[in-house]
Amino acid sequence: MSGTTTFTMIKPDAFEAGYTGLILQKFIENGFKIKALRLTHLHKEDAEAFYAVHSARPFFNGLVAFMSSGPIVAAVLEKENAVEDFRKLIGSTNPSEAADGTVRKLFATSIERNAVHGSDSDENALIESNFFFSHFDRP
Ligand code: IDP
Ligand code: MG
Repeated sequence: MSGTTTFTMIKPDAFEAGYTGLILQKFIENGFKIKALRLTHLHKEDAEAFYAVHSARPFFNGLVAFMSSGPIVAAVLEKENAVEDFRKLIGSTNPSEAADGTVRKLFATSIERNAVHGSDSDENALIESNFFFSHFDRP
């Protein structure tokens, strides 16, 4: 059975543009319950650690610079089938390929500055939740 937790960030582009309220509203309207919420600002080292899996990719340095360039909003969300449903709600990584009505289609400006993060597996949802908050792997 798939899990009920996913992790998201409203990235610096969307925060700076003032979309935080609209984006959180969209999450809630689509059945996601906010279990934890934090406005913070990643240091370069935090962004490197969070995206370590991408460290060999050509876009890594740009991604780290972008993600540490301004405030972000981190949140843990709860819903049945959370990871899959949330990725569907946010749309493709590249907003030009994202379906109409998705968060990235509505609010992202490029494949890098794509407004929101969404976990890609139940395992990573818990790892990422615990990166910002405590003990999300415990009942
Ligand atoms: P995802 O966020 O849709 O899961 P990933 O492949 O995990 O996409 O990439 C993590 C983040 O790295 C993306 O959300 C985006 O901000 C950035 N990124 C991914 N691919 C590229 C690229 O080709 N150029 C620039 N940035 C990219
Ligand atoms: Mg990813």
